[in-house]
Amino acid sequence: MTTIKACIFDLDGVIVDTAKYHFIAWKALAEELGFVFTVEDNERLKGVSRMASLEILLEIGGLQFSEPEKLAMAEKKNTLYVTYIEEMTPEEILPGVPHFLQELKNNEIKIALGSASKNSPMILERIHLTEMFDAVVDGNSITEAKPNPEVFLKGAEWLGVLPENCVVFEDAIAGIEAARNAGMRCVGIGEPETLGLADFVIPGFDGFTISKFKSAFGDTTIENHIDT
Ligand code: B16
Ligand code: MG
Repeated sequence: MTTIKACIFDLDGVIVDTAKYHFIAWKALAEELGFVFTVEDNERLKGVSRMASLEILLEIGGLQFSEPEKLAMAEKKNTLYVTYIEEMTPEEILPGVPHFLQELKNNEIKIALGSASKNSPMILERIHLTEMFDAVVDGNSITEAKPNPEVFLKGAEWLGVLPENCVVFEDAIAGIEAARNAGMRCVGIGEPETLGLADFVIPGFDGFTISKFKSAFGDTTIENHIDT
């Protein structure tokens, strides 16, 4: 039996849907550069770092730029993106998330964020969830992007929990691979067809409870579990 002592959450696509704001901002940059960037193209950017996203965007547009030009473009995109996330409110938290986080807290399970986004602290503030997290590992504290396990291993370290006692919640394939590479178990958020590497997949947190979480992991125990 392995005990679950901590849960590590990705941000975009798991706690909030910021992908729509990333899309508006990348699309504006693409238009300025003279090409069309579609919603389908945007799928390729989920879970990917800002600079890696820009590389994908420029590959789609068939364009090449110098490093300083690329940094300026990424900065410009981020400035526009930030105008959107500055307006975010707790209403934008995905359904069921606050309830599930509260259940984890009630059961003394530690909670960390493991996101590629450098804007994570601001988003958590805007949606009033900062206090729920015992540790926040984001794009500012890592050097390697998912599927590298750095973001989740750091989360475990900051929480003082071993990787085998952590469960990651992720919506991106690269994130699920990162959890696997960290030696952690993983719950996919989305479609089972795309997130097959996860231990199990749920469409979202609406109706997802700690007892469903426990039974999905079979005989796994949840430390300090209080019957609900
Ligand atoms: P930023 P996650 C990721 O968040 C997004 O999915 C991805 O689209 C974005 O490019 C990346 O954060 C970096 O975001 O430009 O705000 O630093 O899914 O890892 O929570
Ligand atoms: Mg994500």
